[in-house]
Amino acid sequence: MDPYELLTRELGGARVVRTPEALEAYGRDESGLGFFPPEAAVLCESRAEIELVLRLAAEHRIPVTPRGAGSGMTGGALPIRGGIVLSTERMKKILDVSVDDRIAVVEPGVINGDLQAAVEEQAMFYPPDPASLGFCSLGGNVAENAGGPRAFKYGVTRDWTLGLTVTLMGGETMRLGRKTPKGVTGYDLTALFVGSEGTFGVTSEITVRLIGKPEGVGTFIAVMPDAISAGRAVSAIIRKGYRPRALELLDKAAIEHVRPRAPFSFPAEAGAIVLIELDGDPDGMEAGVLRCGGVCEEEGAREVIVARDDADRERLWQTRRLVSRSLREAHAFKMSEDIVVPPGSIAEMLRRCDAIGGRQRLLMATFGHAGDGNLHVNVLTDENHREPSVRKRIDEALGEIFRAALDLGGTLSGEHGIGIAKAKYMAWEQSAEVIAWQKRIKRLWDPHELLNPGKIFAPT
Ligand code: 2HG
Ligand code: ZN
Repeated sequence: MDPYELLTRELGGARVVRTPEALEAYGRDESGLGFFPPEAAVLCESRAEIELVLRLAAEHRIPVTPRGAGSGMTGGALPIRGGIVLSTERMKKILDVSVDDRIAVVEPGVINGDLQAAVEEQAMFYPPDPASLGFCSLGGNVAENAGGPRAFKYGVTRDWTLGLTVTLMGGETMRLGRKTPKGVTGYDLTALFVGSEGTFGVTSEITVRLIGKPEGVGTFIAVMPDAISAGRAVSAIIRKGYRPRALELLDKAAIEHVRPRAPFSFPAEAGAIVLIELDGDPDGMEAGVLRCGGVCEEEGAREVIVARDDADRERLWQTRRLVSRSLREAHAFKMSEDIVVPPGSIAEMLRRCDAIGGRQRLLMATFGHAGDGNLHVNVLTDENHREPSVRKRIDEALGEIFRAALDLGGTLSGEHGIGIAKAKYMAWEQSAEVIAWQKRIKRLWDPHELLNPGKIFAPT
């Protein structure tokens, strides 16, 4: 029997999407890297259904692209070889939140912000906070090893994932990891699956670690004259050993793009912003703000503006989270990069980005998780990016950004993954042997390369 008919019979027509109009949404994602229509999108509601899809697909050699909320920035959820999109968007149950054991167990379709709200109701805290937390799902966060502003103090998704239930191509399911905070039994396959960009297996259950919700939070911005002094302030805070939970930077272009829709108004004279958030003992907050603010002043801050209350703080973060969308909506072309440089090289990287934009006559906006050295360098243009001479300038700019980051001792991606966007640059950072070993590991679990094919590694 035709596998698509079989799936329709088992799951019902409503959950095996086949019409071109309904498939529109499953051929695109937040990366803006194009439209790749699948033959079907299967909206799974249980592990058994994931097993069925992956068994049938393996038997019929159909490519399968797992999809969470489609919020990825590098094309990880794009079905570039057609076939089936396996969506976990309906698997939205928070299965357990244990105050005693400090864990939560969730299905992959749970939205990051919903998990945060649920655990915070019980005075607990799940730190990873991608800017897309209002719509990205935990399954996608696990696939991409997502980060966010609070990664500066707390680390990324991998640091909070204790266990996973994953189904491999062919339908075999394994439980990986543990529920305890500590454990070194065997190889750490959980860590390997986190960040595998949906190329190893499909997750149906995720166990994450929680901590107590910090009692005190202090948030402020330092209004800097320019991005370079902002970069220097960030490096100085790190050098002094201060550990706010978020240490973000926005350059002037990022500020001006978000300004028209910003619930928080940045001062007109801001040449760049350093956004800092501390947490911990409420009695220590004021001193912490003064210390970090003082460092910014030494680097030329014109003003330090402290969030007065939770509402003010939320307005500030909402504004920060709107930067990506503001850039996308303002320009015909936006390519977001996600490079990381060592803490001491932040100002130098910003200097080089500025020079690259000037040389290639392209708009650039840079912002992001500067404390981690993780800068979202956005290349923007209103010219026709398909026109060969424009495309050439864009490609040269991207290449120069990666070269600069690697040259400074950095890496290609801090949180968005490689997907299809950066596959051709992998060999710039990693040796042929390291790439070959990664491909061998992939083939162990998926010998016919059917699960999320064409991602991470450039075709050979
Ligand atoms: C953010 O930090 C996201 O806002 C998106 O990672 C970054 O669009 C971008 O460049
Ligand atoms: Zn980010």
